[in-house]
Amino acid sequence: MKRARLLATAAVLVLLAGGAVAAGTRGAPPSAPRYVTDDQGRALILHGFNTAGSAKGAPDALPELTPDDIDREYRDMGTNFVRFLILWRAVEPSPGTYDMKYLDKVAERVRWYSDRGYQVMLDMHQDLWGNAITPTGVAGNGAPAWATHTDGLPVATEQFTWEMYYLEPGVIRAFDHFWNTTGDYPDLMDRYAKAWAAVAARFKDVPGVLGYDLMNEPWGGSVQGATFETGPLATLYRKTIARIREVDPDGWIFLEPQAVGVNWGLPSALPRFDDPRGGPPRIAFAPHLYPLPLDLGDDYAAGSKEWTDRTLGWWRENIARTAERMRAPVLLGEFGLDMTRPGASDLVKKVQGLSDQVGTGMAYWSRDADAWGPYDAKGKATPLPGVYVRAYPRAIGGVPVSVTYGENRLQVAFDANETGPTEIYVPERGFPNGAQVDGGTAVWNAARRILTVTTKTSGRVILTVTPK
Ligand code: IDC
Repeated sequence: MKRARLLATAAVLVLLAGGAVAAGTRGAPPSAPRYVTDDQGRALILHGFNTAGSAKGAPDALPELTPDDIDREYRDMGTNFVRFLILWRAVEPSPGTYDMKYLDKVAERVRWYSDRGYQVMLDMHQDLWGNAITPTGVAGNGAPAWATHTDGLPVATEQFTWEMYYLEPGVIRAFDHFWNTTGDYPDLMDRYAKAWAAVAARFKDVPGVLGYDLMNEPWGGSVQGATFETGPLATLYRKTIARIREVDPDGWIFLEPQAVGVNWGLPSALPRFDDPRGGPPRIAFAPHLYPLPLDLGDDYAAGSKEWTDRTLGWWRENIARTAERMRAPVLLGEFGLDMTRPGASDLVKKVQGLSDQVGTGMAYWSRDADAWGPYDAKGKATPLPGVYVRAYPRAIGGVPVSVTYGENRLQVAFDANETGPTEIYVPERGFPNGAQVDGGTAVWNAARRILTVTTKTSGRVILTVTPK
C-alpha cells in the first residue's frame, strides 16, 4: 500500500464522516449525567483494559487469560475495569440458537474479575464484519458465517493496515445486508438484538457486570456519517435497547458512534436514545480515540505529534457535544498504541489526562501479550504499567465536582449523596507506606492498596490524599 493512496483514502473517509458535522452541533440539552454509576449509585472512574484481542480468532472465542494475569494487572496498575470481548459468532452459532456453554465460560471469567473488585463491560466485538470474510488472517471477527452475505464480491488482501479491508466490496456488502440497505436480509438486525437479549438474560444478575457495549466500531458500509448514525445504526440501537430492557432493566448500555472519523476527533451525529427502564436512564456514550497519524504508522513526534495533539482537542470538544445531546456519560472504550515506539508513554499520559478532564473512564487497547499491551509475548513488562498506574478514586460517594491528580497527592471534591463510601486506589509509587486522607474517615487495605473513606453523606466533601 502506497502512502499517497492511503492518505487519499483517509481524506475520503474524513469527507464521508464530515457529513456528521452539521448534525453534531445543534440542539444540545443542558444537563447530562456525567458519570456511570455502580449498583450503590456511586460515580465510577473506570480504569482498565480491553481483554482481549486474542479472543477474536480463538475457536472457543475466549481470550488468553488466567486469574494470575488479573492479579498481576491489579498489582501493577490497580485497575478496576475490563472491556471484555464477546463475539456474536460464539453467542449465536446458528440462527436462534444461543450457546449457553460459551456464555457460562464468559461468566467464569467475569467471576475472576468481580472476585477481585472489577467492573465488567461486555463488548460485542467485531472488526471487518466477521471471520467468514477473512478466515485466514487475524483481521475479521465478530459475526457468524450464517449472517455473512457478500454476494461473491471480492475481498482482496490488504498489505498495509487491517482497517483498509473496510473498503473492500465484499466487506461493504456484508454490512449493507446487515443494515438492510439492500433490503435482502431484513431479519439480521433483529437477530442481533435478540442475541443481545440472550446475553443480558444470562448476565443480568451476575455480580460485577456493569453493562453492555452493543457493537464495536460500527461501520455503515455504503451508508456513512450522519445518515448512518441517525439511520440504520440508531435503528439497531433502538431495537437492541428494547430487547435488553425486556430482560434487564438495570445494566448500563454503552453506545458507540461510527468509528471512522470519530476515532480521529470528528463529530458524531449519534442521537439521544430513550431508556425504557423505570428511573434514571443508564445509557452511556462509548467512543474510541485513535489519532490518524498514529493509525497510519507514524510516531508521536514532530509533525505527527502536532496533528495528534490537535486531534485530542477536537475529540474532547466533539465528544462533550455529543454527550450533551445524548444526555449520557462518556466512556473511552479504546485507545492504545505500540508502547515500544518513541513518544508512546507521553501520549498515554496525555490521553489519561484527557479522559480525567472529561471525567470518563478508559479502557486501554489492549491486554494482549504484545508490544501494545502491558506485558509482551515473553511476559516482560512494556513501559505501559509504569505510565498507566496512578492514584485515583475508583468509586465516589456522590456527584464528582473535581479530581486533581498528582504524583503523591490526590484531591477529590464531590457532592455527597448517601450512596456509599468513596474508594481510592493508591499505588506504591509516591505512596510507599500507604496513604492518609483528610476530609473523611479512612480504612486502609494494604493488600489491595485501597482507602475506603466514610464521609458525611450530604453537602460538598473534599478529600485530600497524601502519603503516610
Ligand atoms: C486490532 C488488533 C490487531 C488485529 C486487528 C483486526 O490489535 O491485532 O489485526 O484488530 O482484528 C480498533 C479495533 C480493535 C483493533 C484496534 C487496534 O476496535 O479491534 O485491534 N483498533 O488496531 N479500532 C481502532 C484500532
